[in-house]
Amino acid sequence: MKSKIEQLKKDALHLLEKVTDRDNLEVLKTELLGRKGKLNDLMKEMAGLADDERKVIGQVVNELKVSVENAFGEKERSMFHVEELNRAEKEWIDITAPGKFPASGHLHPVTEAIAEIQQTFEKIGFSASRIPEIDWDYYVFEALNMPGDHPARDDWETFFVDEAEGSKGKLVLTPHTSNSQVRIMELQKPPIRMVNINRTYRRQSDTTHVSMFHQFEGLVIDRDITIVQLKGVIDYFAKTYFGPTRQTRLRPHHFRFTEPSFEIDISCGVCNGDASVACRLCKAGWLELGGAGMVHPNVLKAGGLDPEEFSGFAFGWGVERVLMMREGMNIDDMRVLYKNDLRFVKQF
Ligand code: FA5
Repeated sequence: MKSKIEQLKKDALHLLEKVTDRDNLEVLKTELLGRKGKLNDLMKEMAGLADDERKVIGQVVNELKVSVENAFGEKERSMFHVEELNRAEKEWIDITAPGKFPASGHLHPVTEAIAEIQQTFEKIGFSASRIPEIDWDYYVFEALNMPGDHPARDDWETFFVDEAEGSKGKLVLTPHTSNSQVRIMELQKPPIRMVNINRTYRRQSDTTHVSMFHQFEGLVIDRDITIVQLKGVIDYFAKTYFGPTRQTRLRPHHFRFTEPSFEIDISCGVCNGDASVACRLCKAGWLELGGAGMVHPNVLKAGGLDPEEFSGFAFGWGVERVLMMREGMNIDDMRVLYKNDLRFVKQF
């Protein structure tokens, strides 16, 4: 029996030494120390021994049990230690390394342009107004000196909203921001110095037109306002937004709501306004910026102001158009701004 015990101890220690993973260790433990394990078998065998002998053998078996259990405990600790080392090696992080920031995007170039234009005018005392982009026919046309059947209305290629008419006519998707003129006069008395930037809509789509675009409308009304101040504001904007060398000019035009009316041109940034070179961007050194003029007396009257006492100027330009005209933009089709193509937007 003693030699059997010795052999079991030898085998147990030998097998234990060879085990390299926790699963096999558990299997071996059950085989040796489990309820139906070899050590228990030995204990059962002891039942057939004489009392004296059982006492001696019992002590030896107990010693065997303790030493095997200790050997298992030792093995488990060393395995745990090795596992911990391996895990530390695998999951190692350098807590002093700079963090990884999630990729961040930026505002759309048109949104950036809107913010920049607004700030440019705020710097010279214009306050930003929010006027409805879906408005009554009255503010969009009627109050702007374009009565019901006037042919000038045709120029605006308007989207009408399919809803019942109110006391101020039909609802329209504003084709320009000039609806802000009489609206602001109804809200405040002169001096007025406002800029209204908003979405506008027209039934148009080609390389220089989109059906939803943005305009910015400037309006100044006070006593003794003249074209000289209009020209000053236009020059200020052109030099601030496009660069200090840019020139502007007023070209006679016709709008129903301003008198006199102008188209504003800005000298071309590619050929520097040199009419003698064949420029890919402009016509004879100038680019068209947008419309402007002195507020028509009928519009002042519609806003409750006496044209004998007050005068003013207004201008309305396209945000997308001024953005495209900016040096280095190289956008040859306005529609690309609204295609939601990240490859395009990421360039800016
Ligand atoms: C007007 O809309 C007038 N309300 C401007 C005005 C305001 C004149 C105040 C006098 C006093 P016009 O239709 O020219 O004018 O448009 C002005 C600018 O809007 C154009 O120069 C252009 O820059 C932009 N624009 C017009 N239609 C489109 C379009 N479909 N897509 C993109 N931009 C456009």
